[in-house]
Amino acid sequence: MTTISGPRGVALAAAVALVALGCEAGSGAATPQILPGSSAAPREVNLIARDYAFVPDVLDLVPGETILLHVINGGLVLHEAVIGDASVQDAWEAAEAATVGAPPGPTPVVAVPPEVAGIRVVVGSGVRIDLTWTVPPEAADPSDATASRSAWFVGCHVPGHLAKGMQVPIRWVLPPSDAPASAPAP
Ligand SMILES: [Cu+2]
Repeated sequence: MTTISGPRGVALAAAVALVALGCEAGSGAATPQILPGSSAAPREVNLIARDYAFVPDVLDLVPGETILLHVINGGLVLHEAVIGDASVQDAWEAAEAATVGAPPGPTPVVAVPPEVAGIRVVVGSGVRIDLTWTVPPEAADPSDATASRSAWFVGCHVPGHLAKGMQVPIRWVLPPSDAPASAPAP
């Protein structure tokens, strides 16, 4: 290995130090402020499923906003995105576990009771599915003792996928006071 010396070496070292400082400054950047979506102008949200993870690793949502969710499967196998609290996630995990050992062919149809159905998007490899969805305003209501404020997450319940890491938390972003989220649909 060649040792860099002389004025040129010093300049190079300084440049490297500047680049390192630049990275340092960028790493702590705050999450950009979210402008909540409305039914007239849904906020576009990308959720990418891979083998076996979701991107981004936390999903920011504003209670009561309307989003246009793009679920993109960049992996090689079938995935799904189930959005809801623990009761929703448990229901789908149990329902889909029952399909283990099913004969080859189309994925068996599975269902759960409507009150724990949450939002579910099943998406094949290389496919993108769009869904317009109004986030329940009460999902993050701290005054509601039954609200599972921090327990909402996105999960894939194709058997084995959750355990491989296909779950990301939902982070509730409270709307700025000057831009309230749209009222829920009646
Ligand atoms: Cu999956």
